[in-house]
Amino acid sequence: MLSRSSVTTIEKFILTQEDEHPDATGELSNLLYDIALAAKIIAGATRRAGLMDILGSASATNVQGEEQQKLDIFANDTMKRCLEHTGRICAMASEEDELLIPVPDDVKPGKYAVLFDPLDGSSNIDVNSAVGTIFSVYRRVSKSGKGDIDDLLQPGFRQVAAGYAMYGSSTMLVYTTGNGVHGFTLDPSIGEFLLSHPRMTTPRTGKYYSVNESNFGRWDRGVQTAVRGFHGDLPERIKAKNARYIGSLVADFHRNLINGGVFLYPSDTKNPNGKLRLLYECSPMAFIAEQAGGAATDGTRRILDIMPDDLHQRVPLVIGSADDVAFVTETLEKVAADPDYARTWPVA
Ligand code: FDP
Repeated sequence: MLSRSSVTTIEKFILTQEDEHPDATGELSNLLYDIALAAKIIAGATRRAGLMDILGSASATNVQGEEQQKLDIFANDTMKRCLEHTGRICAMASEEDELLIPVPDDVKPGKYAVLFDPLDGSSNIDVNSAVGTIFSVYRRVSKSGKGDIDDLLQPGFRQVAAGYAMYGSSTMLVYTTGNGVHGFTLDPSIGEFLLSHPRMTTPRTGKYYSVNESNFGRWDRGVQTAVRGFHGDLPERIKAKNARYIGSLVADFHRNLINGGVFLYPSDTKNPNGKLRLLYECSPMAFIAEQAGGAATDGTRRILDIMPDDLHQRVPLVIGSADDVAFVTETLEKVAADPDYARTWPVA
């Protein structure tokens, strides 16, 4: 057993977990080290970003039609370089690439498929706010050779691992392999991720709600009603919460995971399917949320049950403390059943 007082590197921790699965081949462990290495490289570049004059936009635009930052391109290349020659994966997909990323011809394809958002929250880079890398790992479903699209288009409940690296005041790596959520903090002086947050759990209800409220007028009445509940307008159903929104999913999710709270990116008239991507953002975060005792839904469906039909599919997301997520889904149901529900707000 690991004690909190002992210093545990991510390597030692992953090996300890592997020991609990006698049939494990060590391939998934090695894949997690590959990702941890990529995270260290990206963390280094993020820290030096201002100094190295690599801030600002590159002239490329990604498949979502968004402007890419130079660091996005660097992070994307780093993830690919750390994964493609290992022999552990059969295919990859990145939020920054339109199509499946095949393994090189000279590499024997492995048994895992990996999807990632190399630098989430990248509009925050120029202002020195936290950004992150999100990853999701599936066992391949195709039998042999290079992986195909079916290896990547899998529902979230089939993930064998998921996690994120957060490049904030310190660099953290948080991941799950379906046996709880564990957090590591990078000690830059020795270049090692050390176990700092074993068995992370999230409170059943939290003090924060996180949503881009400038979209209020574009939401449907169900979402508006739920958010007004967070303002304190439905005191008989839910206690008022504090608003916290960075606009960087990893950082907003991480804060709420630790302190309790709910993050929403609902659909609106501008983004009819929400803004966030099922495979690169919602599914991996949902796996972590559930493993920490929280929940994640698109408003009606459990995120992990959604069958993807496109690599870059977007879905609405409500994620975080279980009771707060349940409050949102119940409110959406009530408003759908009775459009006049809570139309008259209680007067204080
Ligand atoms: P960004 O556009 O800066 O990359 O999906 C990307 C994301 O950030 C999330 O990290 C963040 O939660 C969301 O978009 C913020 O969107 P809004 O600016 O519309 O609030």
